[in-house]
This record gives sequence, structure tokens and C-alpha cells, in this order.
Amino acid sequence: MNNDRSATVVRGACHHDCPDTCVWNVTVQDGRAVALHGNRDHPTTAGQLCPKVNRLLDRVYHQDRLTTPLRRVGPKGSGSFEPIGWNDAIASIAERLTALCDGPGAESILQYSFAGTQGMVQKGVMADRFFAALGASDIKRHLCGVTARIGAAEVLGTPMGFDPQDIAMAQTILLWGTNTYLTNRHLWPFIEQARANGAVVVVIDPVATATAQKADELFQLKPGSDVALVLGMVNILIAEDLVDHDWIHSNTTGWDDLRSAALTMPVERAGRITGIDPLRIVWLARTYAARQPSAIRTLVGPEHRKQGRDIMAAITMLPAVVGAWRHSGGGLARSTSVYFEEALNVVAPEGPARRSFNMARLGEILTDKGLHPTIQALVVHNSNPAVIAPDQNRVIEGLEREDLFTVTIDQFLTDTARYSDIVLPATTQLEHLDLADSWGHLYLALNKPAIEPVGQSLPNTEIFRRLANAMGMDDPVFAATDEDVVRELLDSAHPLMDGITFETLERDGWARLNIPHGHRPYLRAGVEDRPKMRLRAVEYRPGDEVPGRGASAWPLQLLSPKQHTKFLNANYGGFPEHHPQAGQPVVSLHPTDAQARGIVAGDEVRVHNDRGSLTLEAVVDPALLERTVSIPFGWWHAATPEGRSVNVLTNATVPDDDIGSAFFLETLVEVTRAE
Ligand SMILES: Nc1nc2c(c(=O)[nH]1)N[C@H]1C(S)=C(S)[C@@H](COP(=O)(O)OP(=O)(O)OC[C@H]3O[C@@H](n4cnc5c(=O)[nH]c(N)nc54)[C@H](O)[C@@H]3O)O[C@H]1N2
Ligand SMILES: Nc1nc2c(c(=O)[nH]1)N[C@H]1C(S)=C(S)[C@@H](COP(=O)(O)OP(=O)(O)OC[C@H]3O[C@@H](n4cnc5c(=O)[nH]c(N)nc54)[C@H](O)[C@@H]3O)O[C@H]1N2
Ligand code: SF4
Ligand SMILES: [Mo]
Repeated sequence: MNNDRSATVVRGACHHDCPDTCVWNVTVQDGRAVALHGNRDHPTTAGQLCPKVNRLLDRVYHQDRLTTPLRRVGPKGSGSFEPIGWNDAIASIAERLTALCDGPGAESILQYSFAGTQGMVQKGVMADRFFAALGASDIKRHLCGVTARIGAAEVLGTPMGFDPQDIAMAQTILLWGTNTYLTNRHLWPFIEQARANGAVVVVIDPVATATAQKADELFQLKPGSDVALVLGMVNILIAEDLVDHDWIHSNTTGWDDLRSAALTMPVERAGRITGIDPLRIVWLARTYAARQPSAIRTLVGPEHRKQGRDIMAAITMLPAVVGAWRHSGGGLARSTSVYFEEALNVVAPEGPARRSFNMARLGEILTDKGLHPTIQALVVHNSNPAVIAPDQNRVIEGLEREDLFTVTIDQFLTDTARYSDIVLPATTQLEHLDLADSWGHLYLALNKPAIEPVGQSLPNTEIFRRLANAMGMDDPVFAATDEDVVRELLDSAHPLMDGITFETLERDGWARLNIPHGHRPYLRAGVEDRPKMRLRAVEYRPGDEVPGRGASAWPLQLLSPKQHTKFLNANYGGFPEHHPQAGQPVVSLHPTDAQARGIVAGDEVRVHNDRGSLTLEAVVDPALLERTVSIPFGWWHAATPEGRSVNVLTNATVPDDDIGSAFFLETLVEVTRAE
């Protein structure tokens, strides 16, 4: 019997906020998705998805999937809702937003959204048009990557790195503050390819991560001490004349300033600050300069710090010092977003000038009575701020406000949705059209809907179209279909897009931007159109909340990393089938810190600071440095007795200019045995 007779295969692309943007094949039978596999021909997916997305169909058809709009009937946070119809839901939201526009003004409305889907259409095209037309308060989507980007662009003139796939050509690979094996797993085979050709792989991270365990060398530096390591390396490069004078002369400015800063950082001093044996710093500098092509790979690890920009700038200067950009597979490989920004036709929505807030400050914004006007309505989509935003108690204090009208659009009743007045059911990537760019490689992909929407769920775009219509917005931009939006994005004369059209994407599923393998993006820096690279002095500065400074009552530094293979940010923390074996979040401590507090593995402990407290089971882990503790990110509130997760402890401070990520990692805590 041929079971496949009625089956069709539909190609799509993963929507998650993950650098890999995998391409998949969905098998559909009688209208139901019955199988999902990584596409074998897609150059980075190569037939493999990942442990979380292998189970995506369970998520699509999950019993907890939201299938109708809901209206709150119990206290905020209680999770008591009644189903309502779409017309009723849209009319009540439109009525409330209209009243706010007529009363305190449109800026009393705030949209909150991030990268729940990073598809270019569903991420926010219609929502951005809607809120711009309304004149609502705008959101700076800066939780991830913006600080790293600014740090790199300060040096390079653009945030552009080399194609990460070309790391296969490198001989020295520094994985600098990135947990590749977990967070960017489809890059790993290219690293292994380099290794097979003799490359040495070095991890620079305060934690002996899964990636560190796979690497040749781990430089387990003290958190936030990267600038001292970079300067120590440059100091050796100068002393041993391993500097590429020609490259520096032709392609950079500011070398004298960097040089002077490096001369203040002999390796002994760098060793004291970083906690790394000075002889190993010498080895690292020599290897980096001599075994070229040398590649630095980084994503966002070190950016979530007060000195984040400087750290990212310091790392970005290293390739110029040794002329690594001369070689294919040499230089810095970071987010590839900028290639797609250049290539595609991304049009900013039109509307009046309006105030804008950094999304990390949500707790402060919702509880600030001094704002003019104060925030009276919050519309959340593609995000779960009750879990992902720092200073969680303050966020919850805001979400609990009876006078705040909150709408959440999601696929599940998330911790944020529970505090909402109206909850709207969103489609998943299997149910809507999208165009997928990537921040980890150079392939663009078309995601075709494979099945009809589950229940009454709707794409984000359609929800904002209906809202716009209900509020009398008749601009033709709201009439555009999802396919119109994709075609508009592709409507670009940029040479990177030559030969790539909606039709070719439909036929092939994906396309590589027109960039040759082995591309050297700065080969002619300073000679032709690009400005010279700007080298400058950097100075190691300890963060505000570090031991020995600031609050001595909280002597331990808290890390809150992505750690579980079946989590993707906050997407799966509420699903027991995605939990690690322990079944709950734990706090890991170094043996010395545990012993000093009379804590043994398995004890129930309280992790606390002036922002909040969590009761967790202790794990004693020598992979951490002393005075560093770690709690995994992504768990939902139900996982702890307090009904909170790790961001209850984290620091929501952002740079003074409100641009860039929060200082999540500038967080001090104390751990005590629970009584
Ligand atoms: N302590 C700590 N905090 C962190 C981090 C950390 O490492 N530690 N990491 C930070 C980083 S790097 C990031 S990127 C942020 C992530 O923050 P977010 O982008 O907010 O998190 P996600 O969990 O990826 O996605 C949020 C929601 O989007 C929903 N969603 C998915 N697809 C769709 C869709 O098509 N439509 C709608 N309406 N909803 C959809 C999902 O169901 C999910 O509930 O968190 C930050 N917060
Ligand atoms: N499985 C899985 N994959 C994911 C995600 C997920 O939740 N789960 N999330 C996705 C998202 S949104 C993002 S942004 C990426 C993030 O991808 P990465 O940037 O690779 O991951 P992070 O865990 O944010 O940080 C990387 C490392 O930085 C280290 N670090 C912390 N402070 C410092 C420091 O001061 N110096 C140095 N050198 N290192 C430091 C941390 O210990 C951590 O191991 O991952 C994506 N991929
Ligand atoms: S989450 Fe990342 S690794 Fe997993 S399928 Fe999606 S893009 Fe690929
Ligand atoms: Mo992120």
C-alpha cells in the first residue's frame, strides 16, 4: 500500500530567534502535518534540525494551543479567561485604543514585541505600520545584538563580518563569548571541517560550556575582563613584532592610541585581571597572529554588560592588528543581518514623530507615574516579557496594574498572556507565509504555509490589518497581503539580490545572497569605498555590580545563560516534555562557594538580591569560576515556589543614551540555605 499517495511536501524555514535559520520539509496528509524534517539540500541545515524543533509538530498541535480569542474574567495573573469571538475582541481593543488616543494621547499606548518569530513579515511589518500610523510610543528592540553591533561598527565602519561558513577555511578559531555548540549548532560542522584541516579551536568564556568541552583550549576568564585579555594580547603582538604594519598603515586609523593602551597591559597585569596564566596569553597572541587565517566568532555573550560596547569593540580590533582580514576565513564572523538589510527592500513605516523606550526598561516604564502620558495600554506580540525582560518583579508590578489594558498575541497562554485583558491566538510558522533572513548565514528562504490555521488562530499581520480597519485606517499599506509584503521586500535592485525573486524562491526554497564563498569583506578597506577601520584606546573597567565594589551584601556574580538544548529563549520553558532531566531550574555554584555557605548538592537554597529571590535546588559545579553562580534562562514562572524565574534577579540598567542591551550580567546575588 502506498501511504504517501495523498501526501504533499511543503518547504518552510524555522522562525525561531536562532542564527541557524534552518530549512525544513513538512509532509502534509489530509490537511494535517504528519512529519517535519530538516532539508537535506540546504547547505547549512544539511538534513538536521535540532532537539527542540524536531518536536515542532507537537507544539503546533499541542493541547494547550490557544484556539480562540480570550477575555480575562479573574484577577490579573490568575489565568482565568473566557472565549470570545474575533469581532468582539477586535472591537473591544479598537474601542479602548481609540479612547486612549482621544484622551491622554496615542503615546499612552506601547507595543512590546521582539523576535518570537524572526520571519520578516510576521515579526512586525503590519504591527509597525499600525503603531506608527497611530503615533503610539515606540519600542527600541535592543535586548539582543544591538550593543554587539554598535561595538563592531565603531571599529569597522559597518557591522559586517565575514561569512560564518568560511570559518571552515580558518587555522585558528577563537569562539569568543559564544556557546556555538548549543546556540549556533549548524556552524559546528564547519568548525569541525577546519579542525580536520588542522585548525586549533579556542573558547574564551567564563564558563566551561558544552562548546568549551568540545574545543582544544578554554580560556576561562573572569566575567567582563575581555578588554584586559585583548590588550594583553596586543601587548605581546607589539613586543614580538607580530603586528601587520602594512595592513594597519593602509587600512586603519588610531593605531597609536590602541598601542599606548596595550603598553599599559603587560601580560602579568592581564593575567591578574582575567585570572588567566600569563604564559597562556602569550601562547594565544602568538597562535592568533601566526596560524592564519585566524577567525574570531562571536554573537552576544559579552554584550550584556556595562562595558559591553567596549568589549565588542576591543574584540573587533584584533583582526586588524594582525591583518587577519587579508585571508578568506579570517577576521571576525558575527551576525550576518547587515547583509540582508543591504540586500532587501526594507521600508520604514510612516507616521508622526513619537517617543521611544528601550524594551529592557519595561518594568520601569509601566510603573513610572511621572511619564507624560503614562502607559495605559500594552500590546504584546512575539515576546514574553514576564519571562525575558530583566527586573521581573517590577515588570509584574506593572502588568498587575488594574488600570493598564494589556493585549497579548501568542500561540500559548504564556506568563505574560496570563496578565492580559485580551489574549489573541496566533498562527505558527506552519500556518502562515513568511520570508526568512538569517543572522547566522547568507541564505534567504521562503516559508510556505503547510496547513490551515489551527483553531481560529490568525497571523500577526491579519490581526493588525483587522485592528487598522476597525480604527478607520484606510491607508493602502494595510491592504497588502502577506505575499505582497514578501514581494515588496524582494523588490530590490541590489546586486546581492540578482536573480532572486519570489518565483525562484518558490521553486528552490532558498537562495544564497550573491556573495562568493571566501569573500573578504574588508580586503580593500580604506582603498576604495569603505572608510578606514578605527582603532582606538580601550580601558578595562570593572562593572558596577562586581564583587568588592558596590553592594558587598551580594558577593556572587550571576550568569543566566541559554543552557538547555530543548529550550529556545522562553518558547519551551512551560512544556514538561522540553525540560531537562532535573525537571526544574537549578542554581549552580563553585565548590568553594558552596562549602563556604554550608551548601551541598541537592540542598534547597535561596538566591537573592535587592530585586528579588528564588528558591532552587543547588548543584555544585567545578566548571564555574569561584564567585560566579548560574541559573538557566527560559523557565516559566510555575517552575519555582515564588512563581518567578531568573530575571527576577537581573539588572535592567541600559546605556545612558538608552541605546543597546540591558546589563543582564551585571547582577550580584547571595545564596543561602533555605530554612
Ligand atoms: N536572563 C536572561 N534574559 C534574557 C536572555 C538571557 O540570556 N538571560 N536573553 C535575551 C535575548 S538574547 C533575547 S533574544 C530575548 C528573547 O526574548 P523574546 O523574543 O521575547 O523570546 P522568545 O521566547 O523567543 O519569544 C517570545 C514569544 O513569541 C511567541 N511567538 C512565536 N512565534 C510567534 C508568532 O508567529 N506570532 C506571535 N504573536 N507570537 C509568536 C512564542 O510563543 C513566545 O512566547 O530574551 C532576553 N532575555
Ligand atoms: N538552544 C538554544 N539556542 C539558542 C537560544 C536558546 O535559547 N537556546 N537563543 C538564541 C538567541 S536569542 C541568541 S541571542 C543566541 C546567543 O548565542 P550566544 O551569544 O552564543 O550565547 P549566550 O549564552 O548569550 O552567551 C555566550 C557565552 O557568553 C559567555 N559570557 C558571559 N559573560 C562573558 C564575558 O564577560 N566574556 C566572555 N568572553 N564571555 C562571556 C557565557 O558564559 C556564554 O557561554 O543563541 C540563540 N540560540
Ligand atoms: S531553532 Fe535553530 S537550530 Fe533549531 S531548527 Fe530552528 S534554526 Fe535550526
Ligand atoms: Mo537573542
